[in-house]
Amino acid sequence: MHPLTIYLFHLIHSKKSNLCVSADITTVPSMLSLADACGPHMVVFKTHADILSGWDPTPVTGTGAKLAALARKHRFLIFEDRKFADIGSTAQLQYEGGDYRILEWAHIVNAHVISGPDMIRGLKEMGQGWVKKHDDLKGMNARGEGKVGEPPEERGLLLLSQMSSAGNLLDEAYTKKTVSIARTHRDFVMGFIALEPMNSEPEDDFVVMTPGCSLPPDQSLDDSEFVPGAEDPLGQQYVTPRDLILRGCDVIIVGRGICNSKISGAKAEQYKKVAWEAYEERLRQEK
Ligand code: UP6
Repeated sequence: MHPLTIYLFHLIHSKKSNLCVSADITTVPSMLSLADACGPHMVVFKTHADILSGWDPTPVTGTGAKLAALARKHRFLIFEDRKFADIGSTAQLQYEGGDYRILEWAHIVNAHVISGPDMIRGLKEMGQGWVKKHDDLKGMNARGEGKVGEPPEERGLLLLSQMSSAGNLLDEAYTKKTVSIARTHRDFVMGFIALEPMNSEPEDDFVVMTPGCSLPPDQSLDDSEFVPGAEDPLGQQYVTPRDLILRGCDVIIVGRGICNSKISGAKAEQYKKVAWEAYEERLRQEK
């Protein structure tokens, strides 16, 4: 199993949370406050660095470093939802370079395999180079053998094998191909963005994180949710946290249901509880 997947399941069980909060907001201060408010209740924090104004690229003290400090404080993994899709060489530059230098602060990134499997090889090279650089800097093996409770330095990739938006082009054949490509890079691909579990072969241990998640109106603490079973005005389709977890998804991804709320910390706690109860129910059924 990928070291970050092992760490993720350790977090899920110790924090009793299957929640990824998605920072679909547009300024750096609001993103950092959201991470701090929801930190105790989530295991993954998903960012879109390129929608944020005010990104400070300064090494060590900039936005990436501040977010990394919050991840250590609250124990969560950072997932930059970059959806790489270009040729391998360009994807490498996008991963490592520019103002964001995603490689330095994001434990997890994701990609469409539309451009073919070599793009994964390109990203993997960067991820493995990062681990080596880190090992050399620390003069020790940082892979899970650093401070107890800290995430391993490994980098991980999620492939988009299904999408939550209406009319998307990721049909069954595409999904199957994506999974078979993932199997050839198990040392880097942790799993999928998908709407259901993708494991079908005995050695499959891929994690599934699922967006398009919303509480039913009668369970909501305010009116920040979209209605499950319906769409937002631009074709996003929602399912309840309970349904997603019971069908076998490992982590639910919640964006506007939490970050559009004035009480985002309380909303995160509520999503965490509902999803965790469903997860316990599923584990009982699986016994
Ligand atoms: N996302 C989806 N569907 C996908 C892949 N990714 O919604 O198939 C991402 C979006 C957004 C979040 O980019 O950041 O998950 C969902 O936000 P929402 O909960 O506000 O709909």
